[in-house]
Amino acid sequence: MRVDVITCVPFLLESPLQHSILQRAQEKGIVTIAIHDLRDFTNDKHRQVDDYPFGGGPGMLLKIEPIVNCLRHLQKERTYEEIIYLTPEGETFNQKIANYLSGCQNIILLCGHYKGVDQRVRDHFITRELSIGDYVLSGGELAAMVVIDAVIRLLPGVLGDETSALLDSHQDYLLEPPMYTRPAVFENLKVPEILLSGNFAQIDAWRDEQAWLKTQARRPDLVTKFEGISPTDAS
Ligand code: 6GU
Repeated sequence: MRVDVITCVPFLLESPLQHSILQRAQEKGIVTIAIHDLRDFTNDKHRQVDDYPFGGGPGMLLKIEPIVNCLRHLQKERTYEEIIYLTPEGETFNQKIANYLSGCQNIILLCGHYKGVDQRVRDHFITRELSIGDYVLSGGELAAMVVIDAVIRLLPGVLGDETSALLDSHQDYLLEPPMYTRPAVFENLKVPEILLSGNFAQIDAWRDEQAWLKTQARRPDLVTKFEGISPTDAS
């Protein structure tokens, strides 16, 4: 998979991509993540990427010209299934969208900054707008990192244990059961007896029950969704 990120603050994206799982996924050649500095696509000598809104008002908008220059540069090389603009006004990102994006070959993520981008970019060049939740960030870069992380970890070969992504919270709309590791007793704190029993059928049943109880208590909205999908979808 290839992910091209367009930003006017490339430094914000560099560090998270150079460590841990995202670094390994790139080194293994499973994903190529390319960061593009909008300033490299300006034609004017001041390399200005933003300007005041027509009609007045506070804040600056990203200009259409460098964005379209960058998009055309990328689209000359390959076709993109999605050109995504990160904005708090977008559809709320979730695991289903992450799953879908992990099946794409090439996607572009455009990070907004300041007050956003010229509406003509959104109307004519963007295929989809995503938000990561109902709060406002100062730019789309951190949101883009969230999307990248959620998508890349789903690609085959990225996680050590191939099946572990499938057991994640939200993959099947239930939260995870409580987990414990050694020691079995720390001071007076004991691990649930059942987990030490070696009876894996009972352990599975206990975990399912705990997952239900936790989800019911914390996220009753997810339980409703879980009941709405078929047993084969949920497995
Ligand atoms: Cl995608 N961008 C910004 N600026 N703020 C956000 C967001 C995105 N998602 C939630 N808040």
